[in-house]
Amino acid sequence: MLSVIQGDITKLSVDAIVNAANTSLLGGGGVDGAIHRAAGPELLAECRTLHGCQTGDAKLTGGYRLPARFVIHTVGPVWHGGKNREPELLASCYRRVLEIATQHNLNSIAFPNISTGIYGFPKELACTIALETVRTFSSQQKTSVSEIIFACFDEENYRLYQQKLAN
Ligand code: AR6
Repeated sequence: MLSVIQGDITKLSVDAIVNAANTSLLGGGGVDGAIHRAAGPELLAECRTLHGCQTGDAKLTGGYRLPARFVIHTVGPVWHGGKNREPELLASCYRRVLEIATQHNLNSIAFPNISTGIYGFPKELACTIALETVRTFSSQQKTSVSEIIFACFDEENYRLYQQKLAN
């Protein structure tokens, strides 16, 4: 089941929330900063043991002081105009998160709008890619994930997801 909410992803009691991180996995601004603040310093300590993450890939940690049990950190592409495999890399983020969630037998996952903040990915294209990728994954793979929430922070993303989910 796919749903959309508007609000702060750090408040959600799901099996895992997804972090839009950078390749260092050592924190940053945006949703990454909010997740590290809410989870507490133990999250950064675990992230230090992971030795970073490549763009388009994902890694799982505990959720510590978050209501979510786990955080799946993924690294979206920086938008450089669209000719540097940005769409493929963004699709890969959504796919890798769902693969890792499936490996850990997780049921409920909340995604932020990966790459659409500081990394500058056009929001409408990112929304289309996110929905297409999770729908394809859910129909083609055997997965434990039965509930996917798109946690939109800004109004523009919230409206886009509401519109596109209705179709
Ligand atoms: N809950 C849900 N969504 C949020 C929250 C929140 N608490 N805060 C912001 N957003 P961004 P990126 C939305 O910039 O573009 C970091 O410094 C925001 O409105 O967080 O992937 C990392 O360390 C936007 O729609 O991530 C990287 O260096 C979405 O989250 C870099 O930013 C993603 O915006 C990653 O850039």
